[in-house]
Amino acid sequence: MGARLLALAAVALAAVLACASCGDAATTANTPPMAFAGFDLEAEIGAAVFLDGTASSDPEGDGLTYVWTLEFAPEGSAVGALPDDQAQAPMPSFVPDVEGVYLFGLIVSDGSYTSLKDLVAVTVAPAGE
Ligand SMILES: [Ca+2]
Repeated sequence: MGARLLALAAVALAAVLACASCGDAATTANTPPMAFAGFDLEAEIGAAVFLDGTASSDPEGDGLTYVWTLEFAPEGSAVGALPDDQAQAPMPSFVPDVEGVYLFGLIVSDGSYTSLKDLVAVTVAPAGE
């Protein structure tokens, strides 16, 4: 029993030592995160639409910050740029005011690197259809 515990302790110590050298390599090799603006959505005029960027990821597991941009809105829409608190939220929302396709872009940052922009399309129909 004692020998078995000692063996387990030795394995655990070896794992800690191996991880210590791994950690050094990881901190010197930061890589950019990847934005995922979520799957395309369908919605109705006048109902809040929630975008979801939480599936964005970073190879090192770094914490992410978000920047959403309105890339395109249908003609006649008064929907403009998202307010700051929404534009920097992981899951912002907006309320479409005319039918058509709204296109949003998402860029995420790990503090050192920014991702490429990912796009999500929201196709909006009149309420009740
Ligand atoms: Ca990173």
